[in-house]
Amino acid sequence: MTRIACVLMVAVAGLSAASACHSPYKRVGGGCFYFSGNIKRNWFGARDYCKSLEQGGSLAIVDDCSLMRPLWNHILFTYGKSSHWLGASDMHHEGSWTWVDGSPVAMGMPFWSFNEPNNDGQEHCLEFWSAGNGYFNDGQCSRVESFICQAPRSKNSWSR
Ligand SMILES: [Ca+2]
Ligand SMILES: [Ca+2]
Repeated sequence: MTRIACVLMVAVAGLSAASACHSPYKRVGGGCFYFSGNIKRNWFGARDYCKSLEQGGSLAIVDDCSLMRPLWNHILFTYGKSSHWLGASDMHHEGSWTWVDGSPVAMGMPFWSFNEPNNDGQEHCLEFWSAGNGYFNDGQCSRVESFICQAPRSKNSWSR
């Protein structure tokens, strides 16, 4: 194989990988996500559910603001306005928010709803908040609601 053909094949493989997500994930906003819909859990149950998915996922890490609107719009159009758990908490150190991969959660705009997080009544788990039109809120981890999982980033895409 000539060197140029090899480069072309890599490029084509990259293109097809960018358009497909392995089941049960679907491509939204450039990532591979699973929306639980009518399956509702508290935050811990949601975290475990994501881990148990076929490809071994995690609760969604929404650390890129360009993901906020596509994910929330998908919820609005598919399930209606409803809060969804995401993969971050401050349960280990109050006020110190980290994603499930250990990276820090950006505070303020454009991610969080006005005056959130407020730890109102011991809130340690991150959600897309219906009352905040899809901006972040810290909610009580014991609340049972829908959730979003994401494929492991190294396995986000599958070429077919
Ligand atoms: Ca808290
Ligand atoms: Ca709150």
